[in-house]
Amino acid sequence: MASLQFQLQATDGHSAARAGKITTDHGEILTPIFMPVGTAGSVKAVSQQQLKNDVQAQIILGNTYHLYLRPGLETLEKAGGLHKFNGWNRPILTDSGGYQVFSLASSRKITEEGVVFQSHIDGSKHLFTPENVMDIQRSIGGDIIMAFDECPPYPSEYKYAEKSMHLTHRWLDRCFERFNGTPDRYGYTQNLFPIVQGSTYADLRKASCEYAASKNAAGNAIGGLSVGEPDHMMYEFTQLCCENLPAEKPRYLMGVGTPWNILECIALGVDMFDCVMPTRNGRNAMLFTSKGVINIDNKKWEHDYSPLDDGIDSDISNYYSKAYLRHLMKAKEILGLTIASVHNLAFYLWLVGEARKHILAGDFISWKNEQAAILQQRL
Ligand code: PRF
Repeated sequence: MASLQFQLQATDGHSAARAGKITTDHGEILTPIFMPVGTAGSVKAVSQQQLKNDVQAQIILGNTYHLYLRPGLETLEKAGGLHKFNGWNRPILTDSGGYQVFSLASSRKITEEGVVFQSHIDGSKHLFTPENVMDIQRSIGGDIIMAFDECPPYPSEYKYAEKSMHLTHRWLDRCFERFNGTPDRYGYTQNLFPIVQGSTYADLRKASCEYAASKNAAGNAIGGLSVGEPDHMMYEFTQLCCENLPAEKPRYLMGVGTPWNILECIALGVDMFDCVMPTRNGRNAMLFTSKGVINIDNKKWEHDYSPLDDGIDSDISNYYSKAYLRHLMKAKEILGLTIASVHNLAFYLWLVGEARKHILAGDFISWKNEQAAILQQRL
């Protein structure tokens, strides 16, 4: 089996946008791509069949932090890895837990060795180190696994951001050492991506990009953004990172974002995205559509029997009406959560698919500018 390959298929003449193809042992991914988040081995409220048929997802995410705590490694290893366990036979990427430990664990202490934290489920104490996080991700079996990093909050003082970045770099060395010293567990190739940090400081970001690039990994990730800074800053540092990461490797911007954030960052040279927004906001009655944003709880939809979104080619979005989904959400019927989540994910996948078509056709920027205005409208 082979390491991840990235083939650049087109670059936009008027921006840094690109279209490409990633090949993994579990299949191909056409970029730019959005990856639905399946935190605990499931994309919340959405079945694997819906992910394939309605959403047309090409790759999904899992989280080391959640999967390690529950169901735990014994269950995953006995199943033969996460693909076998959850029945998703296309590519999977796992995040390292670095970020989740900071956002979810009830207490945590960072040392050179790693992070001691308390489980948000039962309060039990655990230690994540770069080494055991590599071992855990080997057991989960993602096609792409992420380095163990520290994501500093926004804003961070320069001194703290610098110290944190150097710790992330020392952890990166330890991740690669362990990763390279351990075999693929399930007969297909796993690929480790470094994560760039450096908060909102240009010199740190640049140094972190160089450090990440020096690992000559199959792809590189940009972390530490979309953590509360204004959008213009997120764009500024995404651009700086894209300019300082190798062009011949896929670039993954972690945890971004709204549909218009994604279009903007595609223009800056990002190839891969993930975010809980389509599913989490969907469960809270917020729909992203090709005509703008809808709060489906709003009384104005009570008698609107038109489809959720007839501008995209998803069965669920074309089939169910706004009035019906509003009713389901009001009545707290669990089908409502599924329809809203599937629709939002189908919309995100439609959006990156259209972006790709326009990059290939050579009119990406004019299309992007037109779309950004439409998509942000509140309907
Ligand atoms: N690091 C990791 N996962 C992440 C992030 C990060 O900085 C972010 C930041 N937006 C989202 N997910 N490991």
